[in-house]
Amino acid sequence: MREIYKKPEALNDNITHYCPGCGHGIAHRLIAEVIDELKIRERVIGVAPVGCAVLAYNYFNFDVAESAHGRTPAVATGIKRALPDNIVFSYQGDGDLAAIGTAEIVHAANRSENISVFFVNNTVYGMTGGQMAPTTLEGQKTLTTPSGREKGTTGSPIKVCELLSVLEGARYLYRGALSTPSNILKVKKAIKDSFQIQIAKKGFSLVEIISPCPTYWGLTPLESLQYIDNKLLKVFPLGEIKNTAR
Ligand SMILES: Cc1ncc(C[n+]2csc(CCOP(=O)(O)OP(=O)(O)O)c2C)c(N)n1
Ligand code: SF4
Repeated sequence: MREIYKKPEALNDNITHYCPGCGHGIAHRLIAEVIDELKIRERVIGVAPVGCAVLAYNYFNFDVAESAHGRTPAVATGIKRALPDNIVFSYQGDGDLAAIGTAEIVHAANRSENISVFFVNNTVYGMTGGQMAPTTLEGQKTLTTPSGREKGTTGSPIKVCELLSVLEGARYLYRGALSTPSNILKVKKAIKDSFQIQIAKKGFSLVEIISPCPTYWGLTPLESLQYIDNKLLKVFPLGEIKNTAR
């Protein structure tokens, strides 16, 4: 019998702590599938963030370091510079990357550190109870914006890829979404492109992954997927935002 589906070697057997319908588990699986396909598992080192993915090291079957809130790109930079033959990625949420870690990501991109960044944007702080993130949509209700985010007092959602695109060192910036099978496959391809850019020593790359958080969106898992396609993608357009690594 032909095997058509199996657990990637780069994932281990632990049962996930993520909520039903959460995108983190899908993102983990895509990273693991790409690592298997590129046969780099023995060389990969991940850097986990704070946030719901703080326990990512429980699920990956390769070395993963933990980092303080927002400092993931700095830790990844240190590891990559010390061990340039390893493949290093940082994994971050939007609170982690676009709030407390804004300086870290901007300077890592500007220095064109030869790392891959996987940026899971669910427009909310998941782990700490659903507070507003820099990426929260205008009008989106969160714990700290109970009437909906209001631009006059809290600004507009930050578009991280577009923000970083002006930096010469940012070589590859791609935004995908975990909303449909076809979009999920595009995210997987972008993750593979990012690793291959790193292997070719071409510098900094980042894949933004629009991801459901049913728990703090107050929606079912299915409604969350529809919400991504109907609402989020109008603010965060999908596709390659920049590629100077070809
Ligand atoms: C230095 C520091 N400040 C604050 C926190 C508290 N904290 C933990 S997770 C988190 C928000 C994470 O949100 P996000 O990065 O969007 O990840 P998600 O949980 O949504 O996946 C915060 C503020 C912390 N752990 N460390
Ligand atoms: S709170 Fe949101 S981001 Fe965190 S595990 Fe649950 S669904 Fe995922």
